[in-house]
Amino acid sequence: GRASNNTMNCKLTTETPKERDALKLLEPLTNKTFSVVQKTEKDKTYTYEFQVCGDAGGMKGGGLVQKEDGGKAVLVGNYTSTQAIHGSDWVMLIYGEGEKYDQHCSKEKRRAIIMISCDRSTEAGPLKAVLENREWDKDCFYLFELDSSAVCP
Ligand code: M6D
Ligand code: MN
Repeated sequence: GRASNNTMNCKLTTETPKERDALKLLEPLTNKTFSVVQKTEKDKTYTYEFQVCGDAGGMKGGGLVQKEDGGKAVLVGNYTSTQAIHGSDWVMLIYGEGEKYDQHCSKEKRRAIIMISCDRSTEAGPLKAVLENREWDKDCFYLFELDSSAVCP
């Protein structure tokens, strides 16, 4: 088929061949929005939308966006601030430069970590929301999981 390199839309915070190679593995997952609905203990409902190196949730740069039911959309992570780490059968994708917290994590910017693990039985998905850690002074994160054959050895 036609050669494409949509993962080039991701800007790495530090451009290295290793990180770029990790991103290239995710090429089959581009141009597709993955979403998951999460109910919190406080009876809030959030929908998260995720794209690999593309605009999710109709937000420019919105690699990972959170939408509250009847509320606003919050940019959790921006694909113009990406880190990609490749292990034996997984890729960890990190999007930084999200919307700032007002009352948590020393008001730092939100950050998304998407753990993509090898599963030969699925091309990709479903997206799972694991947790939001906002209890630390810094380096807080939203954590997600996705299974995909794209990262299998
Ligand atoms: C909400 C959601 C939550 C987040 C909270 C932080 O809109 O994005 O996931 O934990 O905001 O609240 P503050 O007040 O720290 O911005
Ligand atoms: Mn806020």
